[in-house]
Amino acid sequence: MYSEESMGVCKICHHELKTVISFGKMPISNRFVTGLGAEEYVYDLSLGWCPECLMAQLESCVDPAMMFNDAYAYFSSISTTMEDHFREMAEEIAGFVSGRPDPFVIELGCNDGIMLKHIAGRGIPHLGIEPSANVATRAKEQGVQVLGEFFDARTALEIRERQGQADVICGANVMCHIEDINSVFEGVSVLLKPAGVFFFQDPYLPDIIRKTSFDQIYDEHVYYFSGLAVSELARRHGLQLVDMVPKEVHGGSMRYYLRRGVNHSVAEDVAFHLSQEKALNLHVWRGYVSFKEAVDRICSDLKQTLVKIKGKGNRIAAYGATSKSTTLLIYSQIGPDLIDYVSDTTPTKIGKYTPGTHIPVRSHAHFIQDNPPYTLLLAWNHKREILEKEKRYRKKGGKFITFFPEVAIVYPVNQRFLHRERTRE
Ligand code: DWN
Ligand code: SAH
Repeated sequence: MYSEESMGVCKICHHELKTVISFGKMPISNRFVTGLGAEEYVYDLSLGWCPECLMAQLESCVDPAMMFNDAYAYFSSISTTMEDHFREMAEEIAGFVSGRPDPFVIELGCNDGIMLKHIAGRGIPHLGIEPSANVATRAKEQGVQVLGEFFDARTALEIRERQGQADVICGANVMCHIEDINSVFEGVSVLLKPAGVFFFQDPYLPDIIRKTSFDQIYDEHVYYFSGLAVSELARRHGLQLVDMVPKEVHGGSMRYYLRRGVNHSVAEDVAFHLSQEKALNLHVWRGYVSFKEAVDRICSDLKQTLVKIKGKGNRIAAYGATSKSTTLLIYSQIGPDLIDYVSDTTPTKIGKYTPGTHIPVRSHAHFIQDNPPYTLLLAWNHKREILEKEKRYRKKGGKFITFFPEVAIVYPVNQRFLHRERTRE
């Protein structure tokens, strides 16, 4: 049980937060280190929960410009799963605006254009709002119209002035990144047509709690949404939560659909998901008190497993230099003494070192050539795609180590089945 009182204040309703877990000092999760020796910026990472408006959130935040700039390390188009996912999202949007007069689609955080390129390709008027200039350039190269700014109430008014209101405002893995979320909701309310739809998706708090996937907690993720908290936030801004659709991506996400006003018909699924969240006690402090204990158990199991494997003289690589692994590696005290390198396909990450832990990032070609006996699957949210991609590695005896909801070693028994070897005695 953990019951530290928090000094943080809710960014939505200003009520005092209760601390769920403190991770200590952390570096910027996506700032890969070029030369060792230079001091890294650090901040205190801790998760708080507001008993008033029910929003789980970081207790202290990093200046957005330090995270999202012209050297942002994450390019969305890194996986075929995500490419497929965003193609489907674009199809849904195209269907929604089809036949509407003067359609206009806005995406917040469009990154490298993974979704909007399909909207642009269909000739649908659109605008991506993307403050990270390097990824925005990639989007523009694909014919996407991009505004290089941080979205908020002021930007919303400027866009409305210039281009009018939108039929669709959407965002994937971006709403949870914006500290001043009241300003964003305010902006959406003025920028959305009365019959328009606002939808967004982010990692889903119940999935994080159920799986103990605490690595989702890092500087960029300011909020950890549940339907309970989103419906309250929407209500405060004259919007209504009308549907919730779970998505498998990023380890368990939820897509929330909102409309302007209050008297819309609401999908039955909303009541279902809200009742599931209550069954998990996410509306009361009881739902959060054992989270730290569960996190600490996984960290200790993982560290022990790696120490044991390494102690037998094995090389251990890691797969996917993800932002979220910054929290996992630092909090579990897993560094270059245990992990030889992290394999990653992102050109701008290769040759650098992981933030805080300074594990070298190497190319996928290096991983294939090295053929390490064990690989820690840091990009666990892309597990299906990666296990499929690495069939040859696994057939040659390569083992992946996973850690949510518990530490396990994954290897092929034959071509059709995966055998999960439990590592806890
Ligand atoms: O919310 C966020 C999500 C959308 O993306 C951002 N705050 C930042 C980022 O989070 P992340 O870095 O944890 O995302 P991923 O998608 O888990 O990162 C996967 C990493 O693994 C990338 O660096 C690419 C790499 N990768 C690889 O080397 N081989 C990924 C796949 C699928 C592969 O086959
Ligand atoms: N939507 C993409 C990118 C997610 S990463 C995907 O799901 O893969 C988060 C993105 O949000 C980054 O590209 C970042 O630059 C952008 N972002 C951060 N704050 C923002 C804000 N206030 N307005 C718009 N985009 C923002």
